[in-house]
Amino acid sequence: MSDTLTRLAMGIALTVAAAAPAQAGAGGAQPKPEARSAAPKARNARATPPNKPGFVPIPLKLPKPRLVDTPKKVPPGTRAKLPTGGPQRRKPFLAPKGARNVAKGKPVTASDPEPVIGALDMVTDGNKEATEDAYVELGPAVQWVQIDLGKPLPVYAVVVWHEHKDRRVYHDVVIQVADDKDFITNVRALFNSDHDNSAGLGIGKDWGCLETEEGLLVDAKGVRARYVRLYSNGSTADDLNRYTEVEVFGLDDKAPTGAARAKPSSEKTPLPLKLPRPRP
Ligand SMILES: [Ca+2]
Repeated sequence: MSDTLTRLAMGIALTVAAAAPAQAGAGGAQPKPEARSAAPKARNARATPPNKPGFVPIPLKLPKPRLVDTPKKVPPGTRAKLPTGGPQRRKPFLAPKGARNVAKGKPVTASDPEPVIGALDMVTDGNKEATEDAYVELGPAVQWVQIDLGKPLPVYAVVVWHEHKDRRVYHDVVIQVADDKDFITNVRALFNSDHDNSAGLGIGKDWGCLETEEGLLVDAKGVRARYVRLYSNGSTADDLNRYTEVEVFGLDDKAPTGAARAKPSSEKTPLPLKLPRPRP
């Protein structure tokens, strides 16, 4: 292979490895590490959401990068994706028009009701910058934060920023949705990077991510749910669990979309029907 071809091939491989957002469902659409070079086309295909009519990029705004370098490798022993980084920005994620962050300002509960640092409402307060005062810190080992969307809504993407001021990978990231706050009814897994079941929630085959301003974006595929729960089990930096922000892109029924515009039957107005005068 000539030098040019070699460089081209390496460029493609790096782009594919770095560009694919976490859009595989829990349960295993992501290839094993050793299969990465064998299936670049499949990875790339999954990275691009279907271009359905009415689907537009979600209004996702990234925080400022804390570190300007583009990381080229993940911490040893972790199975995680590199951020897209630099000029190779993550492709826009598409969802039905009107999808927005329906988690903003919504109530947050957690496995650790008394955070070590910060307060739980910081998970949905809109501040996702990598500053010292922007994250809530939960205790060591497996912990979760949970957002109540207020009512069941169709959800298209979940984006989480743990702590992203340094280069760390969070362990055992599991994202689930459910119909009830105790996660008993209709629990569905959207993402699971726990490949050895150390969190006890089942084996997942998704890849974690190196924390940066891009956050971890998970495709929720329009699942309808009221509660979103995010687990983690410490990071490569320490065994604590820090959350800066979680955004959930969904369709609120109030949003002016085609599907949501139809009035319920109770709000229907009578037809302007005028009867003729009865004959004597
Ligand atoms: Ca926040």
